[in-house]
Amino acid sequence: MSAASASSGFIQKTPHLKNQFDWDHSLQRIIQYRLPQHVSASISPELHRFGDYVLSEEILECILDAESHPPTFDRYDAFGAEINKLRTSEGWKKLKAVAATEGIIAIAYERKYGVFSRIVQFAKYYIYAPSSALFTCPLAMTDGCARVLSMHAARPDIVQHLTTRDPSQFWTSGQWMTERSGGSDVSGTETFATKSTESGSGSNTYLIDGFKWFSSATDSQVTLLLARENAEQKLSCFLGHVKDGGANIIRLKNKLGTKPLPTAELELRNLKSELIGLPERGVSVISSMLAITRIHNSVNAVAFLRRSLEIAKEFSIIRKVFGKPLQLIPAHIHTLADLEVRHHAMMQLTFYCVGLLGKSECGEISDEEKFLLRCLPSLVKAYTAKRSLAGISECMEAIGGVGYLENEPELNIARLERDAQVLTIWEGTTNVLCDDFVHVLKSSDNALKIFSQFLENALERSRRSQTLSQHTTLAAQAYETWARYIQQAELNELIARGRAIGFFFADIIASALLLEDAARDEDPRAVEIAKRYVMRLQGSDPLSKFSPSSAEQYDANDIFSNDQL
Ligand code: UCC
Ligand code: FAD
Repeated sequence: MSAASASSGFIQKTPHLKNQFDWDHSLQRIIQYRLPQHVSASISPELHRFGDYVLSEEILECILDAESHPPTFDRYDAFGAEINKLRTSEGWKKLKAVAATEGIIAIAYERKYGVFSRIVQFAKYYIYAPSSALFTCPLAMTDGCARVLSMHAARPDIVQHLTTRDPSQFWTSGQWMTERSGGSDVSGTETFATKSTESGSGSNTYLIDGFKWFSSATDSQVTLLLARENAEQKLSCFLGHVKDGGANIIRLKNKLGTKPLPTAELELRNLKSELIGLPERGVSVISSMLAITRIHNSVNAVAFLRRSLEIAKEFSIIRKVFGKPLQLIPAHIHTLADLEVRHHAMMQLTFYCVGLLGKSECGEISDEEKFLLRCLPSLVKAYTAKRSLAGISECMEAIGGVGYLENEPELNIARLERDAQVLTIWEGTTNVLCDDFVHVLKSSDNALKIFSQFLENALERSRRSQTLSQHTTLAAQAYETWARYIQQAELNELIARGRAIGFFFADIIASALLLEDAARDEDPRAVEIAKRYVMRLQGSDPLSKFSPSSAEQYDANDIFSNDQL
């Protein structure tokens, strides 16, 4: 053996990803479970084509360009004249055009697949997400805005722009809620709307002034935003016409990730806007956008984890350690298999929400499902963001030192991890979303009953399968102990334990969905995944978890000294 040099000696073979539709077992299961055979047969060739396209040189070059040329903002030109010029990369613009042409938003509004259109849309969006350089962020808000406008029968001309497949006509939307006074709690909003007195402007036209602390899709043509008419009034929701001026960039945010995305602070001066929905019902009106953007958030989370896991799996085939490929090292495979199980569970949760959204849009949703659509997108967003981020971090470690590096766009887990971190923060932080979930859960006696019935129905179907009956019983017992605890506990106690409660609900719902899916055909892999996930519920008894000696009990004295309190 001779000494290695920079160009000789051992060079690790580079792993390559396979088709992002064909090889994704979680996505394949979802499609079989959630779509009728004729729909899945009709869309599979298209998803197969797209599964290659997202890894093509053309798309990978766009990601690289978008990542290496973050947006810039110039207030003045070299002569000192004010130009207020925001520039985004060519890669970013191309990925926008791809999104339009591929119908990433349009599919949902064309409704070619009726009640299943949302599942079809999000299956494609999921494949696109890790190759989108986060263009999925403006797409999420665009989808949310189109939905809110459609629900209020407002501005069909703008909905047309938000949902077209024609890149030259395609607009995106922002979502401006956060101010310096608070993003979780928007009650301190200092943005004011004044009825326009301009001749020819309709009675619904307002001019808006204020300061928005975070605006992600700053290059959008329109936005939904919160503002109030005066200090005594509650918030209303407005459609802002950004392309007509009045939203002035103060500075771009310097961020850990989401590098291609132009996130800015905006000073609003006479931003032309229209009231959407009833005055002073702004939070309620914009909550239909939140439901959609939170589902988008979940789909990105599971998509980023899937891409990271595929990189780790491909690497494990070709990387040898101690004389064996990694894929034959039990401890390594255990780590990856555990992530695979978690991914299947998160896909079930996410696409269950997607299915509810589709039903609701087609008017085929029951009252019980309406309730689930009210509370699950927020909970599932919180759960998938947190769990995917942890999973992506594992995948990074599974590649060793190279995992931590800025790699070629096809294999760059560092980018996915940076971008996944924000999924836990925007669209509501984990604790804020769990807080909302607990409030809804305790809002009426009926709430818990709906969950009990939903779980009972799913478990009833898996109980019929001999192979799954023992695990079905385990899941049912775990739920009963939590349901009893929740029924008797006070709201304040539950709020303080919101995350543990929310995450238990995510786990039990995912378990029920995995069991139900596995029971359909008793596919050995699906059965094994369901069983392993259900086993996580063992020992999750709330009474021992929250006992006085448990690690779940904290108060401020544990982390602050007396003089800090
Ligand atoms: O972060 C942002 C954009 C980032 C980029 C987008 C990326 C998308 C994903 C793509 C990934 C690549 S925009 C900012 C997002 N901000 C938030 O999410 C705010 C988080 N905070 C909350 O969610 C809070 O719970 C608030 C703001 C909703 C609480 O406000 P209030 O004023 O205390 O409101 P209430 O009293 O809780 O709710 C007022 C009404 C109630 O209805 P009524 O009045 O009929 O009783 C609630 O039931 O609104 C209703 N409501 C909801 N309805 C509140 N939340 C919801 C909900 N989630 N669904 C349905
Ligand atoms: P705070 O609300 O001050 O929260 C601080 C901490 O307090 C958090 O840990 C939170 O969990 C906790 N907390 C707050 N309330 C509670 C509670 N009741 N119970 C328990 N814990 C609580 N916003 C927009 O409107 N539009 C955008 O386009 C947009 N883009 C963004 C892009 C990026 C890259 C980032 C990072 C943020 C963006 N945001 C945007 C803002 C984002 O939505 C907010 O940062 C987020 O909602 C949190 O608000 P905050 O920053 O004010 O934190």
